[in-house]
Amino acid sequence: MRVDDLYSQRTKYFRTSEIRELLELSQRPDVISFAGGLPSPHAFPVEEIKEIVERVLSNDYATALQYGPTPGLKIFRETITEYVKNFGINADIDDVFITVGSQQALDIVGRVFIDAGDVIFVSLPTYLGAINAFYAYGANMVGVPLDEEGMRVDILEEKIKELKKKGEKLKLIYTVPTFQNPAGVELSEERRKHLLEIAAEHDLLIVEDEPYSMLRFEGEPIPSIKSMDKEGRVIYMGTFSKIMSPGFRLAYVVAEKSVARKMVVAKQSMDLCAPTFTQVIAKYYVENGYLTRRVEKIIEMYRKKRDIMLDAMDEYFPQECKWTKPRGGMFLWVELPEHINTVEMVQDAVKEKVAYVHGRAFHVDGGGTNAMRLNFTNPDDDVIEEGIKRLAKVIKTRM
Ligand code: PMP
Ligand code: G9A
Repeated sequence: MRVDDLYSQRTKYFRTSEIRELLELSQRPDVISFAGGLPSPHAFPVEEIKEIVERVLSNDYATALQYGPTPGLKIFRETITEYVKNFGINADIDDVFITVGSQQALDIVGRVFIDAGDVIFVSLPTYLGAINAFYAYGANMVGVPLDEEGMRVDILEEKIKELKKKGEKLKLIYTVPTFQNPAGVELSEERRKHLLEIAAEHDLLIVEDEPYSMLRFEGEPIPSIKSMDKEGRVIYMGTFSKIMSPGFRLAYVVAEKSVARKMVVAKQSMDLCAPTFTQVIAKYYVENGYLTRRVEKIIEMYRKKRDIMLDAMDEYFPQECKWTKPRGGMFLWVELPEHINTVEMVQDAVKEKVAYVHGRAFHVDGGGTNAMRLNFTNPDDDVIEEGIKRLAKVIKTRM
């Protein structure tokens, strides 16, 4: 059968994800993987979930095992409406809906807002899963460099003006303000305000994707962009993947009602509804204080892992390398000398039984070829140093 002639035009925009492709490799027991953005299995709230499941199956099975409404169970949306107050967000229940991971929320943004050729602004580097979700709708992704304080909004402003002059259709700015994936940096408060002003001036949406904001090891929280948004310009996303379990595939969106409604209609044909079982479990997890207690433990665990990794890098990495020192989250970003190609170096690393994701995967401009992302949360404490030693050897051999 000549199936190639039958694929839709849309499939030409699809890209494979380096992270997803690497997942199998990084789960090989002999490989020390800094590649996947996976939580530590020791961070999972196993006992809490056991206790809650027992209770849900006894008391709430009629709801928890039934189909639910597309926006999510009302009882859980109420929980989320309360929960997002932690981020300074005063939402109405109709602004909130539940998705199957924030990855689905990104796909819905694409479906609802992106026509082929529309301009979407992202930072360099940015989250690969967002790049691929938006590319799938034919987005014209424009990259804006970032530094220690996140996206360079001054450069963003210049790019907006330049593209507007050319008559391009500009749609939205995508940002992961807190402990960004992949660079681990935080967008400063001043830049958050400026970003919102720029979006208002040019009538753009902001997609604020915040999986890591609860995982702060040090420093004061910075207000979310959504908390400063008076016009309904920000589509905010949060997820339970990094504070409960990614296996639950549970996330939420807070957006202005009419936008939320349009997104929910898009979701109706995708999956009817997010799993009701996990929504009911997560409701108890949040409301009974399990979440708060668990997050404290996760922070302790991840801070230690970050420190082990940073200490090992100080000891073993060549002086010519530079890296970020994240105050939270799950990743750090390494820049090697210009002539080292981290895309090619992946094979050397795998031979040495260590894995990372090369920087180009997180770039929409072909850049990042001398950079790499390291995840410090998934490997056990006692293998991080050995993994860094192996990686340092690979880098030194290339140099
Ligand atoms: N956005 C960002 C920035 C992420 O890092 C991730 C997961 N690595 C996601 C979205 C998707 O998360 P999930 O679908 O598990 O909620
Ligand atoms: O496994 C995934 O695709 C989720 C993790 C994303 C990442 O590594 O950034």
